[in-house]
Amino acid sequence: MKCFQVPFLLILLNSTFVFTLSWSSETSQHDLDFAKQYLHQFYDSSDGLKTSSDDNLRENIIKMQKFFGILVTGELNSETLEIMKKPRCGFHDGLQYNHFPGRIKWSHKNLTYRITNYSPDIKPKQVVTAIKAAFKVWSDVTPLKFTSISNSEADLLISFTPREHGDGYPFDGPDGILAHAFPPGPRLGGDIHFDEAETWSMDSKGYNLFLVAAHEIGHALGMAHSQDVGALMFPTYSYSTIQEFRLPYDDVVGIQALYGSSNNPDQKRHPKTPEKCDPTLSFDAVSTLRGEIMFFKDRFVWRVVPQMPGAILMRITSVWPNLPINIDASYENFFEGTTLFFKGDQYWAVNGYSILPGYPKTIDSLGFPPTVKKIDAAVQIRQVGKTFFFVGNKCWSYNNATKEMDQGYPKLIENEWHGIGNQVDAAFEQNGFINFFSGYTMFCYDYYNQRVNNIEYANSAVCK
Ligand code: TQI
Ligand code: ZN
Ligand code: ZN
Repeated sequence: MKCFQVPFLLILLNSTFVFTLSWSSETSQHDLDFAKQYLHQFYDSSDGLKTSSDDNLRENIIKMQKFFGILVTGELNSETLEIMKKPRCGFHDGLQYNHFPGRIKWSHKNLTYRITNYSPDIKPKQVVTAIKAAFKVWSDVTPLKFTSISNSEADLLISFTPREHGDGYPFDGPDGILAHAFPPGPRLGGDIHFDEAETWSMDSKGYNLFLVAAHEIGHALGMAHSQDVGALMFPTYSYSTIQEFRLPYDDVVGIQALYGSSNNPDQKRHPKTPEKCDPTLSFDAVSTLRGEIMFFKDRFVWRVVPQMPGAILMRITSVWPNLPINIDASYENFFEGTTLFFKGDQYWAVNGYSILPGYPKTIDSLGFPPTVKKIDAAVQIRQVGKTFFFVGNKCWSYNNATKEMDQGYPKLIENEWHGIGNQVDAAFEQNGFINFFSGYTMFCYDYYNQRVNNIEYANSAVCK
């Protein structure tokens, strides 16, 4: 039995629906087929289950028309088809950035900005610092120069504004719309308005001014939203520690497509969002969580609902704001109804999506000696009341009843778990099978018969 299989019937169901698209009479069958493929690939809901209803398809056309800022009709008209046929800058080799229609941009490289007022939440000096750092994110990777001026008309006016502030886009009080920016152009063009009703901060409380400003400046330079979950221009807010902020690769390529690259390129690494079908994909950690399976990689997590095809990529901080990224190991503790996350010598316990009080704890509280500085993988076999930990080429067995490490451990992995090698990145259990991940290989191990049942690429767990 393969460890991990979507029931065949569901796969059959999944592909046997009839498309009926609402389209204008001059749309050829060829265009129609093209549009179907396009909408299916980029706009069908990521859970993979698609109804064949006309509304769902009309809904996808509306989603696509809104995303590109064109007239929203729900009809497959010529303007919509034309956009579909444009080379999607972001859909080859994983790039997903977008510009505003017409690729509007500034015609000069030396741009001026003026902060016209301040937020009551943070000191003016801090506002200046945050905004300056946000501009640097973009000037580091382009020939653009940003100069703060205080005496005359600047290209970009930056202000903290009340609900009604006369540009036809009123704010909405706390949360909701946090800020908005106008694409490049004269007068309002390039201006950035922050909703003064928000609580602005220099850290993780409220909304981080630097992060939101960096996103808004992207818009003010001509960047629209990206569909890359890891991009700064992806339209959801999730706090990440500012000191380590790196402009994601998708955003770098997008802004350089408008303005070219910097004359003195910065040596910073620009993180790429992992791709689920990359054959060399490996995982940091994997865990079940209340029936779902969570595959952790860098600052991301793929969520897989076993009975449904598809894997949903999210930023870890959008699910657990206070969890670290690049975690080492994770497992679901069925005896406590929690899921544990390990990084270095610390571990956190979550109950669903909230971190339990009293965490992080240190791993010595589980019985590890001080020589163990980090855990590579962990998995619990609830039927036998044991949790197995993997550290380097050794494994440990923890008794969940006595809450102690079993005697005689650690033992060599290759002696205890035949056929999976001697190093484990991640592991999770399902129906008596343990899926062990080591590099880009997944070993499906039959726990009760103590043998490897089959071997697959690690990416087969999420590439579907
Ligand atoms: N403000 C929206 C934004 O800046 C305004 C907006 C909506 C928009 N749709 C747009 C701008 C399309 C350009 C193109 O995205 S917001 C984020 C997020 C917002 C959202 O308040 O929703 C940030 C402001 F989602 F990226 F976190 C800042 Cl960082
Ligand atoms: Zn405004
Ligand atoms: Zn935005």
